[in-house]
Amino acid sequence: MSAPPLNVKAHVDFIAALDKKKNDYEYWLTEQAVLNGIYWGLTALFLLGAPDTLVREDVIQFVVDCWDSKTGGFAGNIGHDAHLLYTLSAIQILATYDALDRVDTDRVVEYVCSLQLPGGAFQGDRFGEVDSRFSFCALACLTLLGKQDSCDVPAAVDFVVRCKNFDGGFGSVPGAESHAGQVFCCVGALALTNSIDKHIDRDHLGWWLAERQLPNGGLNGRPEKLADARPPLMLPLPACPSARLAAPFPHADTRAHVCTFVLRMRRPWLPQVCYSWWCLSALTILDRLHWISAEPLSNFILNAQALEDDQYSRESANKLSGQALDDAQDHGGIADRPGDRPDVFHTLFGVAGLSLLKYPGLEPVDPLFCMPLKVTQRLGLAKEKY
Ligand code: GRG
Repeated sequence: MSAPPLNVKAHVDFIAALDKKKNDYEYWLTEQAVLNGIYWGLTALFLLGAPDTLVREDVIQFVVDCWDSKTGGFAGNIGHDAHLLYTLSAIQILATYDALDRVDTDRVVEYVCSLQLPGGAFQGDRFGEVDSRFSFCALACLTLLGKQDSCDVPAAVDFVVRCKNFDGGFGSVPGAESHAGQVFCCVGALALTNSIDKHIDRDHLGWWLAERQLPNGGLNGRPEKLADARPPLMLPLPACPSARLAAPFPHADTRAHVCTFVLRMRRPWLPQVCYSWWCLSALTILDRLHWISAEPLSNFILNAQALEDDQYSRESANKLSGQALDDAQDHGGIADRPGDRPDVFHTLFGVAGLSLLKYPGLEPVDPLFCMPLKVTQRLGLAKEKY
């Protein structure tokens, strides 16, 4: 399948406009995770070669304002609860802008270490959820701050190793199904602690990851998912003028928005652009990137761009919303898969995946931190080999 080239300008404009979309339903659905969104957008902008698009000082001040002085961690938005997921994003943003001196890093380290449990796992926040994602977040954060040794590293590694399955993949906790997202986190945690070869059979896991590629070139997140079965989704609900999220569907109101959002998040049988990142980064770390067919995957990602002449999303959204779409807002960005609406999460992971595939003109990305390679080189953290 052929594909259009990467439209750098459209994606830069799309990210730059995100902060102006405060009347959009999507904005408020993700209001608790704004810091993640800024990390995704900022990193994509750096990789696209447009690092000065956002106002540096405003972004840094927002990050500082998300710091929770009670715990020492960062919340996803001002006044919210601190969590490891947002703390990593905050540290990544500050590191990218070379502004780590703007926070009390000792207190951040204290916060991260306070979340480690006796068995080595990390909980995400004070409410106690345990997940191998949080092991990665904690270790990445401490490493970026030059303080990995402040936590119990052998115990952290031990927990991650206990998440490994017979198929070579990793799950969220010991015994949980292998999933590409968790594979990224566990491979990352082991790479951060220089323990890949002690605990991973590169060929075994490389094979599992390479098998994620489907006939259309895209990757899925776990085995036994077919490539071509969309569920029928016709909800007989009255139309709503603000229907944007539910764009490709004929009936839409708030309930339809929510159903559509949930179902879109859960169409696991279709490949998704973000797995280009979760799988490719792990394959790069394992030195098995060449086990993926690069061109069909690049085309899958490029076809998921929302471009100005993408009649599919524009026409269906127009029909539903009953109002003209604002050009500046409704093109640019990359969707989870071709034909869907774009978002900043898939824009980053699409661009970062293309960067790993050496798409011309993109800045190189560090496969371990998902940050511009120039930044991790400046911090002395970029690795030649894992
Ligand atoms: C610094 C890049 C970076 C990340 C920080 C939070 C984190 C560490 C990593 C998240 C890894 C992860 C679990 C990604 C998966 C995201 C995703 C698309 C989940 C969908 O899961 P399901 O079960 O769908 O809804 P599948 O496709 O698995 O059936």
